[in-house]
Amino acid sequence: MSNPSSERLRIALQKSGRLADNSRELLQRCGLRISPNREGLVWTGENLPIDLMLVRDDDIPTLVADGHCDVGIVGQNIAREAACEARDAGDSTGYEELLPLDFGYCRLSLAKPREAAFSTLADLAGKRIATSYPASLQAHLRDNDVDADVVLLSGSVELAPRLGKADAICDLVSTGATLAANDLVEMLTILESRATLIRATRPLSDSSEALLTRLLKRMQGVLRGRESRYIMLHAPRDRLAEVHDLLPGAEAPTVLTLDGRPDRVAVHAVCNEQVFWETLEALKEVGASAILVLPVEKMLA
Ligand code: PRT
Ligand code: ZN
Repeated sequence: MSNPSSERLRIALQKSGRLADNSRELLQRCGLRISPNREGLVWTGENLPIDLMLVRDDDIPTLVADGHCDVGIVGQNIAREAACEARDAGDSTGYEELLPLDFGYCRLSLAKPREAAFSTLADLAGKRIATSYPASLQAHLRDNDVDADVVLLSGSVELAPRLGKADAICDLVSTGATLAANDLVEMLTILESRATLIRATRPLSDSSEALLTRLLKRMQGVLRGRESRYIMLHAPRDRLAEVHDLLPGAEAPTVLTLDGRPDRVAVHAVCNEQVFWETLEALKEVGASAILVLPVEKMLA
């Protein structure tokens, strides 16, 4: 169902689960005030023409592709699985990935029982592999000319080898604790995944397109801000070059004179990378003092 006349941008988000809080928080950081409707599936943006649809993550690609929503936040694992399915069926996906986000990190990996004799992808030929990601797995097997039997399971994939349903599994891993608890070891990763913003490939109404462009810029600003730090310090004027070299990812620091201290200057810089304690210690070594590291809330290039 398409709704080209809709003046409100409809964004599909996971209702509850691993992506839910981060997705909502990201939109709030982009300036969206939400009026929560705890029981309802549609939450209303108060200060922007945006409606949030709170759904299961698996439904998000379809909701965006079929026109019920315009935009969504979903794991790349889900977005890519749906894309592989569409490709296998000879269809287009109906959505595209716009911006990888900084949460929901995990990987889709093949794993085998610790005691299993096989270890490489080629060894899986003729074996049964349990997964909830059949299209992604099939695509990977096909790309590598391995002919294995894909066993579709909707949950508890890690139990399949012990239950005799499969010889190996292909599942999401983040810390690896679930694999270890089930005596499984990771063989190889077929997809590195994180949350991503997706949008419908069909054109939206002019106002929704304009709002999506604004939202995208704001999201990029939030992400850049989150990985940046503002650093301020005092340094000996004659060691400025060394100080500059130590500042991670800083382009052109601002250098200010200090009243009554011709030998020292104040340096202010935005660092586009993490600032570790080791960096601060190295800065002290070259004579820096009064070092302050501040978070950056928003950044607009
Ligand atoms: O109800 P709904 O369908 O919306 O949620 P869900 O239960 O299907 O999904 P949810 O909330 O568990 O995950 C949502 C998304 O989070 C996934 O699609 C991934 O993009 C991302 N994500 C990040 C993960 C993990 N990390 C993760 N560790 N999704 C699942 N897991 C599971 C994995 O399946 C395995 O069972 O956690 C276990 C492994 O974790 P470790 O830490 O033991 O390795
Ligand atoms: Zn799900």
